Amino acid sequence: MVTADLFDATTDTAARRIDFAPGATLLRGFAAADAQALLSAVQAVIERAPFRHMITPGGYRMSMAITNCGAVGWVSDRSGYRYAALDPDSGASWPALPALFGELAAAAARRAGFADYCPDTCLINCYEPGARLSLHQDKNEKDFAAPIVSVSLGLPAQFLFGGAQRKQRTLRLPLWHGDVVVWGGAARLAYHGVAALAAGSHPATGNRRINLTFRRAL
Ligand code: MD3
Ligand code: FE
Repeated sequence: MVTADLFDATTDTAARRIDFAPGATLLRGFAAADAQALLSAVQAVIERAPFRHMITPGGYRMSMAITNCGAVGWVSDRSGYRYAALDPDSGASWPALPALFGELAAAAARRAGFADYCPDTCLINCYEPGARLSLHQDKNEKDFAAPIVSVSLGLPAQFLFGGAQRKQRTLRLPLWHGDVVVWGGAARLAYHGVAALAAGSHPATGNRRINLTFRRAL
């Protein structure tokens, strides 16, 4: 059971839902009540598939560390970005998507207007102070009709949200522990990134920010 559903029945959720751009819906605190359970599930994933720094096609080491769970996982190396069924570090399948992950992502998507969302992968990003993600589009997925759902845990970050072209100006949006964003429709192919993480400490994660990015990749 996803706690957010219970919570919503008893509180005014309208004020917590912000449609900040066409297709982009921020659900402030939607995952807050599930945060500890989500982080326990992350811990179980990283015991089998530890965080690692990927190398970009251009040869740079990404500043955030990542891992995956689900049927496939997002990977990068000198030959490009892609989804892979096997963890390149271990040669084993990625850990399965925890039931809570699928339920939470589907509940958030439903709230934003996307029925029957069924993600097949979750990229888990780990940021330490100074780590950032430069402006990019997510387009390694087969079908752009499905939204992307992201869950922020731990230290806050400044999220950068741009337009369909890299040169368009970016909106800065602070994302806090427990915030969920659903990116569909016109927002699905928008340029986006994360500003360098500021130093700090959060009771749930210490000096880190953990982001769960749910996608329908296949
Ligand atoms: C907007 N991760 O892993 S999640 C990524 O906070 C990624 O770790 C960021 O961008 C992070 O690719 C942001 C939010 C997000 C994800 C996908 C999007 C925003 C998006 C796709 C289209 C537009
Ligand atoms: Fe992205």
